[in-house]
Amino acid sequence: MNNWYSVRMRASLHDKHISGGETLVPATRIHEVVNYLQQKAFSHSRGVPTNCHITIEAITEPLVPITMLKVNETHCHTPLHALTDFITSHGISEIALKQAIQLLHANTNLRGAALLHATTGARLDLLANRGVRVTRIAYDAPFLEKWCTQFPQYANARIEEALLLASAVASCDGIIGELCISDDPTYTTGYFGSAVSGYTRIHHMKKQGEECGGRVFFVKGNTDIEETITYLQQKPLLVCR
Ligand code: WAQ
Ligand code: MG
Repeated sequence: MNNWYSVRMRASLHDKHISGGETLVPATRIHEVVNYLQQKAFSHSRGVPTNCHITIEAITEPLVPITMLKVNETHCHTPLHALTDFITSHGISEIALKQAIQLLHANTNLRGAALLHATTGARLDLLANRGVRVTRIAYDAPFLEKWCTQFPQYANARIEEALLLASAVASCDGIIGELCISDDPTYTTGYFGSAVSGYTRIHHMKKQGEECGGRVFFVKGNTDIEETITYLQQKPLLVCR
């Protein structure tokens, strides 16, 4: 094994979540990533943090290789019912989708993601405002480099990070979809992620200036929730193909 480390950052302004970030890196890149995460925390449009925690932890198990989702575009004026049809075609009920949209537009942001039952829409994790945080994920560097030259229109840190997370979530048994809106008041594009349909960008998911946002993972009935949370929070995953 290549001496991998998990590096995680979380920043808050008193009780308000400002920014978070996480990646896996070989020992030689810890310095660079700590620097990047510190800058990310202190240049966020949600505010200047009063607290910033950075954790560095050695990974003791082999990384699991996973596949990157393909990017699809929806057009700006896709009517809401078309989007609803698209999302519900994955086995997500309209009730669950409504619950998700309500959660993503609430004033209190989670630090992580909420797990919702794909049929009933009930919240399945008991992590309240914390939510489930997917943490041990990284790209294989040569793979990412090649991808960036193929898709220069998507080659920026925000989309790369979102695609990494969406690919990790889609690789989890029991999760049939993910809906995401950035909590950044200046960024209004979100996405729906799924192992079946890929990473579908959705524009204008909220109004400019709104601080709401978050992530919802839709879980199939009869899924072991503890196992799902352990996979998402602990399993070291490497997007490499
Ligand atoms: N694990 C679980 N949930 C997370 C994680 C994580 N590692 N990181 C962020 N979240 C949740 C948390 O509730 C945040 O408030 C919310 O997601 C949004 O995070 O193709 O920037 O980092 O142009 O603001 C989508 C890009 C960008 C769309 C999403 O999310 C596109 C984005 P942010
Ligand atoms: Mg953000």
